Amino acid sequence: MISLERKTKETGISVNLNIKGKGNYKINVENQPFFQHMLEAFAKNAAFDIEITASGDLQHHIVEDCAIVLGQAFDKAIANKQNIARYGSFILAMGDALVLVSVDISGRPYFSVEYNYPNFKDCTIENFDLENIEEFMRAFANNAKITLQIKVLNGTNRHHIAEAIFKCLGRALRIAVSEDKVIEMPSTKGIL
Ligand SMILES: [Mn+2]
Repeated sequence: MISLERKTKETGISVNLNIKGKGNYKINVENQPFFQHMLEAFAKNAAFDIEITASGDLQHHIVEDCAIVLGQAFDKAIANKQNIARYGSFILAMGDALVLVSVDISGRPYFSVEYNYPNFKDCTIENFDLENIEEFMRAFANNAKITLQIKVLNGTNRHHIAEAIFKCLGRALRIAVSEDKVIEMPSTKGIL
């Protein structure tokens, strides 16, 4: 279990993360029910045990800072990268939405997202600005030090697309952190 806290003038975030979990979560993001719903979907599908308590001034700050702390906790949790699959990809359907997420626990932060209509510019759901999802994913990739590529392949309902992204990230990470009994160090460099 990795426990991290971050307190700034803008937000207060505390995270407990166990990547060898069962998808049990206790997540409380003050005044951000949609974002909390996304984090719960992520925890369940990653089969990570996650506790998050978050509050702050602005939605954008809360989302980004949650991603920073969760990413740092993930980086700590996989500090010893031996005998992990390293790569994980998943394509997830949620009704009309079809999303692809591919991750590499590389130690080399990289993030990209591509949308096949619609994208999240100027869109809100339940007062949640969907552009913040991109900020979450970028901050998570940077702080977890992973490569994270997302493609929204299909979809019209933005709630479905957003939720499919979080679920698909969970599934892809679950594969990437799974045990590889054959390859001890999944890099020709000998280190990750
Ligand atoms: Mn939902």
